[in-house]
Parts: sequence; C-alpha cells; structure tokens
Amino acid sequence: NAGNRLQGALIGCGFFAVNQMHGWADIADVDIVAVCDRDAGRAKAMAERFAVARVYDDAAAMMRAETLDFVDIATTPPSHRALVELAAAHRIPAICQKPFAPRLDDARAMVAATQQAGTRLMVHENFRWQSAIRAAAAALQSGSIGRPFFGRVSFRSAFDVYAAQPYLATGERFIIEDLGIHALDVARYLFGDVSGVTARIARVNPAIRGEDVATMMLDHASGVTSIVDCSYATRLAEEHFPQTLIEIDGADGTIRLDAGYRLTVTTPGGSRAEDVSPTLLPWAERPWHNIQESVLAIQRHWVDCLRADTQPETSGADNLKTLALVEAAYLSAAEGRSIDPDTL
Ligand code: NAD
Ligand code: 89V
Repeated sequence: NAGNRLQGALIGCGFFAVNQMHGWADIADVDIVAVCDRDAGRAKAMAERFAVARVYDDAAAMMRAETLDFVDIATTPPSHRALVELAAAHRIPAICQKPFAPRLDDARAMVAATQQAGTRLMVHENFRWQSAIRAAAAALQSGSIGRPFFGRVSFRSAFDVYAAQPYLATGERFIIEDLGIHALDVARYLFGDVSGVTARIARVNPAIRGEDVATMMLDHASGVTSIVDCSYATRLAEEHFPQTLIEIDGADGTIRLDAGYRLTVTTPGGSRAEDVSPTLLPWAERPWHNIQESVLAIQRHWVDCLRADTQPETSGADNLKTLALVEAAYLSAAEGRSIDPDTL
C-alpha cells in the first residue's frame, strides 16, 4: 500500500458507522478507501460525506476488488458471522461491532475462522475504552483501596434509544444483548473472569418486544461479587444517558464514578474527587461524546495492534467470555438459577 499507510474499508453505513468514520478521519495513518452497504444509497451518502473513493453494495465484491489492510464491520448482528468469515477467507483482518454475534456458537465459529486464516479479529466493544471508565480502572489498579470485594456497574436511563436504532424495539432480546453486554464487559474488565451469573429481567415498556430491564449478579474468580444493572425504563430527575456509573468497595476504601463524570476515591488518608469528563472531540455531539471518544480510542488501539502484530485487548477470543455472560444471563433469567458461563 501507499507508503506505510493502512488501507481500510467500512461495511455497514448506518447510524453508528458515522462515528467510526469520524474516528478514522482523526487517525493520521489510516485511509478508508472504500465503503459498502447493501443499501447502495447509504453507501454513496457515506462516501460523499467522508470523501471515500469507492462504493460497493456487496462486501464480497469489495473484498475481491480492493487491497485492504482491514475491514471495519458496522452492520447489525445477523450479518456479523458471514462478514467475518468472508474477511477471514480473504485473509483480511477485521473489526466487528458488538454484539459480536447473535449466539455463542456463531461467535466461536468466527474466532475459529480467523484463527485458521491467521488474521486479527477485534470486537468493537468500546465502553471499556471510555476515559472515565479507564480512570476508575486505573484507581482500582493503583491498589489504593486495597483488595476489592464488591462492585456495581450501572446504566439506568429513559433515553429514547429506539428513535435512532429502531431495531432495538423489535428484537426478541434487547437490553442485555445490546447494552448490558457493555456493562458485563466492563465488570469483566474491572473484576476479572466470572464463575456464576444470576439474572432477573423485565419488560416495562409495553411498546417493545424484548426486555428493557435487567439486574445481574456476578461471582468473579477474584472473589469480587458484582451487580450489573441496566434499565431503559428509569426516568430520573436528570437523564444521564449514556453514562455508566461504577461503585467499587475495597478492604481499605472505595471508588465511585458518579453521574457527571465525577470520580471519587476514598482511602484511609481521605477522599479525593476528580472531574474525569471525556474530551468533547470536534465532531462529537453531547450526550454521545463519551462513546464517541471511546470509538477513537478503540480504533487507535486497533491500529497499534496491527502495526505491532499483537492481539487486541477486545479480541474476538476475549469477547467470547463477554458473550458467554450475555448467554448466561438470559439462561439464568429463564430458568431462575445461577449459571456458570464456562458450561455454555
Ligand atoms: P443501522 O441499521 O443503522 O446500520 C447498519 C447498516 O448495515 C445498514 O445500513 C444496513 O443496510 C447495513 N448492512 C446490514 N447487513 C449488511 C451486509 N451484509 N452488507 C452490507 N451492509 C449491510 O445499525 P446501527 O445502529 O448503526 O448499528 C450497527 C451496529 O453497531 C450494531 O451491531 C449495534 O449494536 C452497534 N452499535 C454500537 C454502539 C457502540 O457504542 N458500540 C452504539 C450503537 C450501535
Ligand atoms: O452503545 C450501544 O451499543 C447503543 C446504545 C448505547 C444506544 O445502547 O446501542
């Protein structure tokens, strides 16, 4: 390719992909040379907006015609497996949006396909890349609160997510699969592997098909017990969408990531509060700016990994563990018992 620049292509030119295209535009040594959507009008509009040279309505045709260092798959989950397997068949490294796949078996096949091809695969599992969440993790890793024994990862809102993402209202599964997956991944990121999941779900909004409330308890191998709770049926005095709030209790102190990106660390020496608000990137729009900043962060990480030939933090193989928590939560809610994700 030209000089040492990376040539990428986007597949799926819908609502969220705009953020990914802005992210690529902010990364100096990446060129998005082609975009693809099965809806040709959407692909053309994205290409015009971001001055992309070539437009396709078929991913297979694009992969045959282009010389690509990677593809960025930003379609909804039903197409993820076929597109990741197609990229593997062409030996093209791939980023795949979350949720990685509709079911764990699909995700396992996707990881196997890329391992056989010897190509990198990263799941665009971006919440753990939010700067406020990284700040809470750094406070935990510093050891200042001692050994953690309790955690809470909480996302409660009444924001109308269905307006921009209408498919969220019609799927059999909703909040755990779409949003809880981020919170479960953050719990894994903070507290490590999970040996048991107990979940309860509810649908409060009668106009949607899936569950819009989920309360989950995780047993972590580290000894931490965590609560992961999410709701799109929670009307608050102040709407915090899309902030994830975090509580961590340790033997010597506590960490709180409260609304308004306020991080408070309490140790025997006293309390220290800090504003860990995300940077408002020039193209970002409140209240999405924390997610938009994390998109740039995860895409930078991908480029670093491609350059260094290392495994991304949120690799496909790693994400199997996050997806197993999703499956375990649904099974637990259906059967009313605790589920060990390793048995799935
Ligand atoms: P969308 O429906 O707006 O866009 C998806 C696009 O993909 C559509 O234009 C569709 O025509 C196209 N598409 C589907 N199958 C295709 C195929 N086989 N080949 C080419 N194009 C195809 O969806 P969205 O809201 O942008 O969501 C896309 C993904 O991003 C979902 O997996 C969603 O969960 C995820 N998402 C992630 C975040 C985040 O913070 N990480 C936020 C929102 C959405
Ligand atoms: O981040 C996401 O995956 C989005 C939203 C925050 C709206 O749930 O789907």
